[in-house]
Amino acid sequence: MTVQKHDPARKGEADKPRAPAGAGQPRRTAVITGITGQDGSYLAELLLAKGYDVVGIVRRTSHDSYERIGHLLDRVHIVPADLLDQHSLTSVVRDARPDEVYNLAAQSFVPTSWTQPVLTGEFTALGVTRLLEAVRLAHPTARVYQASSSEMFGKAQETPQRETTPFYPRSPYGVAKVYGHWITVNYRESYGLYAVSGILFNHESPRRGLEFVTRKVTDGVARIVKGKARDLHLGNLDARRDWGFAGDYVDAMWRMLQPPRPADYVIGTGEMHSVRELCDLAFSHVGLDWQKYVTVDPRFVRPAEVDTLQADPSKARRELQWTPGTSFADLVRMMVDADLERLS
Ligand code: NAP
Ligand code: F7E
Repeated sequence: MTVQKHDPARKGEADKPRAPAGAGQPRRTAVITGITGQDGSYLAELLLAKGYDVVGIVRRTSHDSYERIGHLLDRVHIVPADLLDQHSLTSVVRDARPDEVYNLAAQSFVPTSWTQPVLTGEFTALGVTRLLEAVRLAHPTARVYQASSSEMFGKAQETPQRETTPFYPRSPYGVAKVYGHWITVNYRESYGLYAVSGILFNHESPRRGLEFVTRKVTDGVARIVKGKARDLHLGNLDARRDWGFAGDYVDAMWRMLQPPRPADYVIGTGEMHSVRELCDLAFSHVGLDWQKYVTVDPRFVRPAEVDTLQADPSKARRELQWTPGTSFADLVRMMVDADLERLS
């Protein structure tokens, strides 16, 4: 195997022209880590629709985790690998020889990062280095997308947050994502890899995990309507987030890997709403008064909170022509309707 040496003078992959995807071009191949997650499932759908061969990395568990991608299984190649295991990642990249690699896998639930801080660091921080090493050693022409997060801004140093806003993470998850961000930048600058960091604000969907606040609320509303629950216990109702629709955000990921030169982008709606407003919208959609059902429960209050996050996505709008297509109210209604349907 030829190991690439660090040569700052080497012209990076970023400088090489690339044929556009589509008619008349050979099929592109994309590797997705985290394909079984919310974003992985939407991204796989998007790339298949664009004519890509999609290779999805799935870690070994005693039961399958294909709930979100069951409808895609006959069209994607599922391969076993784990962010904790360098050899498995390198083998997948060597065999697939992908045009694009999307690193979406992570321990992504913020509260778990306080109870499992070391594991979160292994997956969410060092896992990024393992994947970048796999690309560097096995197929350095691949373009790499790293799933960075608005949680890196944490105790926000300015509002709204943009690409140049300093980071101040407030959880082990946020700290791990800061490492993932900077190691991505570092591999771009050290080895000339085409590697970008997408700093995405909260994005949600009917496929969101049940523990995240939007889905917890929309699932809670549906359970109350169906007589399966009487109330809903939440933490900090004053927290404010910039919430968008995951289906819109995976399009931004793809767009980030298409320009001739790699760059990092903030992706969000530019609007901020509180958990209180989320409850109001979700309960009023089914004709209920949220204040009669929601109880504040200290078990869901975090050791250190991120009070407010709001994106300034103007660089993405300007350079990628990306804009979000779903309003917050439409997103909440879509999620409540999907949960009602699921419980029917
Ligand atoms: P998610 O639903 O929690 O999915 C996480 C994925 O990572 C799952 O497919 C999971 O596999 C996989 N995974 C976890 N540990 C792994 C390991 N050791 N090896 C291989 N795969 C592993 O997350 P998401 O909401 O789709 O988010 C995608 C990425 O974007 C994550 O990196 C997240 O931190 C980041 N992000 C998310 C948001 C958001 O609002 N959704 C915002 C900014 C950044 P299993 O199915 O086996 O558990
Ligand atoms: O919390 C408050 C909570 O868990 C949002 C991940 O995708 O987005 C996500 O992280 C807010 C917080 O998302 C409850 O305190 C109140 O202020 O839905 P969440 P998150 O922590 O913002 C970022 C961008 C990521 O990168 C992450 O991977 O809601 N909140 N009451 C609650 N949150 C939860 N989960 N449960 C409650 O009962």
